[in-house]
Amino acid sequence: NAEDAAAAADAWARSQDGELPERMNWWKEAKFGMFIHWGAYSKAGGEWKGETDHHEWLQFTAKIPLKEYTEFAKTFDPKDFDPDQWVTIAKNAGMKYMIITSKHHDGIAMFDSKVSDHNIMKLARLKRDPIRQLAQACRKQGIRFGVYYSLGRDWEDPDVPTGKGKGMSGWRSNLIDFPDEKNKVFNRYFKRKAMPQVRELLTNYGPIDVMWFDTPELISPEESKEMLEMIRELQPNCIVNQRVGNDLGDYGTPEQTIPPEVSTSPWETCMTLNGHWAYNKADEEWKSAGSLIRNLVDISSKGGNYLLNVGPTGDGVIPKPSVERLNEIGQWLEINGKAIYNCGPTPFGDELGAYSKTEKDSKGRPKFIAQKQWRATTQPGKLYIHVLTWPAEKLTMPSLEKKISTAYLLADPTHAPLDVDQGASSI
Ligand code: FUL
Repeated sequence: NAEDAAAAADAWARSQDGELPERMNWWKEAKFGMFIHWGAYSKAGGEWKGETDHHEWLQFTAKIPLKEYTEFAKTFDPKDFDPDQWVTIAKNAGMKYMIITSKHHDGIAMFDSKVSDHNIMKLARLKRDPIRQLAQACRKQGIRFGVYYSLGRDWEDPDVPTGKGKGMSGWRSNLIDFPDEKNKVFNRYFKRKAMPQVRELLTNYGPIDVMWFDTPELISPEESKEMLEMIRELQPNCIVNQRVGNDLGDYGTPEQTIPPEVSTSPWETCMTLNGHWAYNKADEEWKSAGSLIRNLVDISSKGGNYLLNVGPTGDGVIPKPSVERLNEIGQWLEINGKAIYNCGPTPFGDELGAYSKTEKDSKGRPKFIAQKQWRATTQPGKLYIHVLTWPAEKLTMPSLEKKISTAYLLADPTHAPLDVDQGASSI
């Protein structure tokens, strides 16, 4: 039977993992999470003075002076924000965790921060704290909750260089151009705003399952360490991504790409559903549900997690095309989730091909076209073969040494076992 092959693949995958800290257990099983980019910028929907390609970087890309951007942020009015519904959308998609922007590069905290008045509750006079409400809804519905925090970019704070050089000095008079001074000045912000705000998040919002930092370019090794130590002290079970800087943190975060091979340490690909992280009303380039499912398969088979992003509107609505795609993924996972959640990766999958319906080989037989078209995940005793392109008649794959006891479709496990022809090394 396939047991030996699966056990070997499983042992192989585990040996690649090394010893993972216990706090990573749920995360390794979860595979699929929701990323949410939401802030004052969402209200613009990417549009500013006739230009339509802005996003969460709006303040920067449209070169909006701080004062004007702050005034704009005051108009943020998420009247349709329904945290329970957001969590339901994630759950229906088969997602097991959620990461939301608690402060993006514009420096506006999306929570009731006592550390800085540059927070959305104060600016927009909100009666409810979006981060608190979402954290509560996640806990109620059994989804893990984490927050994104822009560590090294903050376009409100006078002590953080913009990171974009002299060209922006008209826009930000406090730009610091001297590298020697940079770290000293940055440390003032780090101590005054970043550390205390992360402390607020970890103290006032219940368990934060993931701290998802961004932009570590300016953080010194001492600062990264200090941040990590504080997190470990306040919430030892909180997982921290590697954008805390200086090769620290629990997992890597490839952005908009899927690594070519199985990776030896934990990682998570974050990706947009269209071409933007934050809501952009002009962007209709939605990825198809099929391609998103293939990505999930590809990522799981290489040992990673998939953090798929939605950009709600300023009103607080997750765009319909996003919900439709997420629902389709959820329906697929209903049937095939066994081959994703809690599965180990395998190095298999490169040599499957299919017999062409139209092309012939030199002997006039249907031509066998080798393609990288399948992936495999594993659980003890099982190999899950994910066929990304269905062949005309049969799949041919490298032989397994031991006899396969049964092969079947997850969609129909009890009936119609598939014909297996191991002699000819084919299923
Ligand atoms: C990047 C940011 O600059 C983007 O705005 C986005 O948040 C992405 C996930 O990370 O570093």
